[in-house]
Amino acid sequence: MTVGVGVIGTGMIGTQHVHRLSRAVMGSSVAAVFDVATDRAAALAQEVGARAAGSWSELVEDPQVDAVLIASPGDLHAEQVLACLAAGKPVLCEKPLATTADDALKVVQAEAAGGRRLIQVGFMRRYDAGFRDVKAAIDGGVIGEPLLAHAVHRNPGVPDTFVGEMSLTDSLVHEFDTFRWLFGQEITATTVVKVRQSPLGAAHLRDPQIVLLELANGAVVDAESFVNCQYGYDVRCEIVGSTVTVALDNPRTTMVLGEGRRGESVPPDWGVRFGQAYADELQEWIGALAGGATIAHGASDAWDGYAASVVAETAVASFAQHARTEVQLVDRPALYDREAGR
Ligand code: NAD
Ligand code: ISE
Repeated sequence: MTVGVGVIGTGMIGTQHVHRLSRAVMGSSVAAVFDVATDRAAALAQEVGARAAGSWSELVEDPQVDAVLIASPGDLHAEQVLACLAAGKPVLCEKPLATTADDALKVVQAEAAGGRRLIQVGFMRRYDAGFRDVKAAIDGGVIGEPLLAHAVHRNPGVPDTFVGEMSLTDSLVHEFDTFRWLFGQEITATTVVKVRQSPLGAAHLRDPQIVLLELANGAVVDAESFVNCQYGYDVRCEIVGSTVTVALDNPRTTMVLGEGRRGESVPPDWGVRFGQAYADELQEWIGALAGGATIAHGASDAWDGYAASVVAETAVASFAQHARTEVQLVDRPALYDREAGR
């Protein structure tokens, strides 16, 4: 069976996903695309033999579209995901699930009312080989009791569309999902620490930022976001256990030796660093749908997307109030009780 995918949003990552779905992922085809930038959507549709839909809601309703991939700006996600739920179609929504906790909760409540998990959230680090090794080391008891973690998330620069609190809601939201998943614990409180600001970032951004995350079992994570670090894309972390410490470095590529120094290249952007993870995420999603499931095993689901959005909103409040701020989650609906280690 070939899964016909409709893609909403053909910007940076939407275009990459369309190329992967039409060229690299087995069992999928791109049935339709939509973007408000209609010329770009039409050109991409023609390139991959898809239909350029007239609106995103028309794309969701299209009978050729078996499943929807949402890659529009984050503040549109909740409304578009709700439309997919109403149409009964599986949806892979790029992160974040929503830009407010209220919107994310509406999505969770709507899905729980339907009694079927249809939503997967694009936290692709769960498909990255390095992060999976770290998860296996923790779950396998290799490091003893996981006690704390240090995390770095740096972008060389960000586009003009990256505004306001997006260091927390759009960048560090990855860490909020990653550390809930790695530790198998909810985040219970956030403290955003004021840091001296880079003179090179846009004046409206808080850059860099450091957030302390407290987890339900008492473990603590410090996570840095620096979206104008200039030198490359750099995502690393170290998990300190009671007996062993495990560190995730950038994947080794080229070693340059010369002028008395040895050095390694740093990935230029997220597309390069996590290219394989995006491909594996899409392949596992399509494979799950082809096999009759509605979401891939172990993927971030709507509850995970909700929890990450609540943590992001809590961190924004912590920054504004210069205070430690507690995370308030609703009770988790039974629909989201699943395998251990979520
Ligand atoms: P982008 O600005 O390059 O693309 C967004 C696209 O959405 C644009 O082409 C824009 O014209 C289009 N758009 C705007 N309004 C629309 C509407 N009403 N309907 C349909 N399309 C509309 O941004 P991007 O970097 O591609 O990010 C898109 C989403 O993907 C964001 O949520 C972002 O956080 C996420 N993202 C995730 C990762 C990851 O690592 N998982 C990486 C990059 C982006
Ligand atoms: C972007 O949207 C992503 O999701 C990238 O993975 C992240 O590194 C970047 O900071 C975000 O803006």
